[in-house]
Amino acid sequence: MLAVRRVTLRDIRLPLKEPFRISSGVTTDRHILVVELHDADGTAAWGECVADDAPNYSPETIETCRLAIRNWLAPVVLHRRFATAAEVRAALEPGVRGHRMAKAAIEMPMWALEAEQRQLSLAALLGGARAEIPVGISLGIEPSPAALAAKAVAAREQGYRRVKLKIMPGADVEYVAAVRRAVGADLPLSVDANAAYTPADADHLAVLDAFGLVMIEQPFEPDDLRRHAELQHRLRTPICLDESITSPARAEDAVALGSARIVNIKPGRVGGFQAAREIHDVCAAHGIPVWCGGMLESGIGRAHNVALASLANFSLAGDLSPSARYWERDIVTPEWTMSGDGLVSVPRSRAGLGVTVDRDRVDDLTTRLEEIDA
Ligand code: OSB
Ligand code: MG
Repeated sequence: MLAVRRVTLRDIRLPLKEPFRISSGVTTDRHILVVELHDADGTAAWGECVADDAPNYSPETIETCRLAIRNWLAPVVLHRRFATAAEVRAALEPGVRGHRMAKAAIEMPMWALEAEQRQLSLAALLGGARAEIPVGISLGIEPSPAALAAKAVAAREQGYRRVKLKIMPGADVEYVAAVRRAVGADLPLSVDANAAYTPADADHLAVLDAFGLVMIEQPFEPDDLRRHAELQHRLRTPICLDESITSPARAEDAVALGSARIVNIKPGRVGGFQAAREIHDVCAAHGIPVWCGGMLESGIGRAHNVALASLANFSLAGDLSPSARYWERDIVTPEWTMSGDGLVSVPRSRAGLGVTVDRDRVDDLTTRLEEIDA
């Protein structure tokens, strides 16, 4: 029985080792809304919200998530008992449209709580069987093609199974060409535009077919499913959708329209684990492979994502880089690591997240604290 008595919201600031630039903005310090649920019997469970300060990836921000959690979502879990975490998604829907990142930030730690209570790993509770997951790296936009190529070569040497390059108009073909030349023909490469192009760029994007990319992620605006389908019909390279896939129904629409041959699932983007599992199943039923994306999560979010990526249809490398790629020191122990051949181990032998949150470190990093009680 899941009976939450208190929700603690903490804003933390975690400086990135290096700034991370995508087409729509740059992150230097990651601001993270960390969520802690406290059960009636004293069990605590952790989650994190994937929203950032600005609405440049999705309409949601840390502030809109805090508002939604405080006013509408925390009250739902505080005033109800749930037999299983799988019921939480439906309970958060009535009266609250959208706000999927906020919903996920409440729904996902409910699964962690159930896993703790039942002494199961989060992966086992979600239905994942995989013991290891291939890891890809997402490289931000660099000042020059040569600088990006050097990063890509270093990533290959560290063992990453796939290298993704952020692109935007003015930083695309030349950059991809330089990287492909530097890493050789065999390394799986992909690009992610974060919606920086329009259908008028279709001819230009078609040039990317020459580089043998695994996928082109989210070239157009999230709502433009039909335009993605038109582009997909022109391209040999599979299109992968990230921002566009906000729900299981949206995933079905994208598949039916032919807008994507690959789907990026981020549970924190789609409203939580239940929605993520349903998207996974929709894609599996249509032969569409999925992979787990990242949002520069701390070790808490990484634990959630690694658990989800243990499900069967997560057959492509996930953006599940180890802690040391982002932080001088993570907020969990042990930190997340990657083997020399590019695998992250699913911590199946420990209950819950499989890592311990370093509460003292979280407290040190906290800039704002809010307790919400029943
Ligand atoms: O589109 O996948 C994205 C980071 C911030 C916002 C959007 C995206 C990303 C990444 C980072 O690609 C992947 C990671 O967490 O390492
Ligand atoms: Mg993306």
